[in-house]
Amino acid sequence: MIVSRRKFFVLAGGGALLAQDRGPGSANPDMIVRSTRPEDLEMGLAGFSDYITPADHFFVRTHVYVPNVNLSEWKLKVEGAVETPLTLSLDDLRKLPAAEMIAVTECAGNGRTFFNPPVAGTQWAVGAVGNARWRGARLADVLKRSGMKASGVEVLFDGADDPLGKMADFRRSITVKKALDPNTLLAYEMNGQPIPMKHGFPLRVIPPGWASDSWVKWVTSITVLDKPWDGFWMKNAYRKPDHPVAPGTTLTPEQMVPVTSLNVKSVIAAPLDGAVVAPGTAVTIRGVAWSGDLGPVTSVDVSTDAGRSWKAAALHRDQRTQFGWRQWEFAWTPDREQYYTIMARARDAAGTVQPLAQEWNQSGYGWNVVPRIGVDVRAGAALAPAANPQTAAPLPEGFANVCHVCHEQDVIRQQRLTRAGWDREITKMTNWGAQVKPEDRERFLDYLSASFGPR
Ligand SMILES: Nc1nc2c(c(=O)[nH]1)N[C@H]1C(S)=C(S)[C@@H](COP(=O)(O)O)O[C@H]1N2
Ligand SMILES: [Mo]
Repeated sequence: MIVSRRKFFVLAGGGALLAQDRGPGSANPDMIVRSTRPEDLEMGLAGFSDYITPADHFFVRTHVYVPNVNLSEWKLKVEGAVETPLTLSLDDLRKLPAAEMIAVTECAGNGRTFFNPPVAGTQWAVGAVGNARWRGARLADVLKRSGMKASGVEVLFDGADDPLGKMADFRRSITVKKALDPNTLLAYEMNGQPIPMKHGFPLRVIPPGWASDSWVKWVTSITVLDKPWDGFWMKNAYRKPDHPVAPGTTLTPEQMVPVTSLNVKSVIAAPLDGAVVAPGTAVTIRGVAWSGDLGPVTSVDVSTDAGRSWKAAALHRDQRTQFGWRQWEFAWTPDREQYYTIMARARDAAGTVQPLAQEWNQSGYGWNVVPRIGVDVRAGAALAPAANPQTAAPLPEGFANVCHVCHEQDVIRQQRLTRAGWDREITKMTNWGAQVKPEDRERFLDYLSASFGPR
């Protein structure tokens, strides 16, 4: 039997029962469910056909549960190294000059599933990314009103979500430089509507060009710091090597730097990998491309011969924004019966291009290798559907009681870890409050490494 989460919160000493059930019932059927509880949803490839990603196609990532936010009680606090600490209502923020911007937000772990050796974490493929129109107050205006002191070096955000078990509360900081950038917003609208609950209602940090982990949702407090924040989510999580390391190399947090800007990247939305078309068919190869601080994207080249030669794709003319993605397309009429390998390579305003091979990192961050699909050109012939049987050994005794308190089996099933990798995961989970009995540990480890080992 699964211990109810309510009971778990009491067991974990969490006090108030703030988390609420948000079942998979609300999920759009086009979304790929990476985890049902907490809910992690990935946008399918079809989503890249939209310039602006509608909220119900937008990927969802929550470390814990979507909080209950009651607007009548909601307040934003601004404190720390400031002359005048502030407490603001949403109306106060709406009275400040409004700024609007189209910007991509992409999870640092988007593409994690492609890393080899495999790494632990949500196994996102291509769709932990979306492009939306954000509207709100400039963070710089709020900081100016608070009389931010010159000693400030970072600005720390906290949201209304509460941690599970003994996890550290999700809090992230950005540099003062990024905080004062006039493009950085405290947004109250997404695509012309109040920000939906899942995406951070009523207020979210928008540091455009940066990976989503810095886009704190449900913001309730802003603290100006005169030294860098050393909480778990800055010091341990979201760090990457500042230089390429050999695949499999594990570094300590001190040897790494925080994840900030996104990397230049393109996605091929159509045709689908493995498509079969007849010779002489007019095919539109299309997709989107974006970059980070070094953006915007200035060109996308397409190869239909596995990278031997490249030709420029057409970028959508009306989508020249600093931080949004840009749709591109390339007309192609294959004449020969053969298998074609198609690739796309974006370049940004700084001249940065996508790499042909991805350098490895232990957290699976920043995947931006040139995407590749195959198209089979031959007369007739339909594709045989690929069989993908899920083999599942029965859960070991006691496993669900311990592990399924905070999440479902789906998040486990997608991992491909060695025994050492699973051992590290169990340690991480017990540190976060999972009650794995010492006598159960080996059994759990046997099961996990036998069922969800590297491919
Ligand atoms: N308060 C809070 N903000 C958060 C998170 C979180 O767990 N809590 N997750 C972050 C991460 S890792 C990602 S990828 C994005 C996901 O944003 P979305 O669900 O709107 O797509 O939110 C970020 N902001
Ligand atoms: Mo993320």
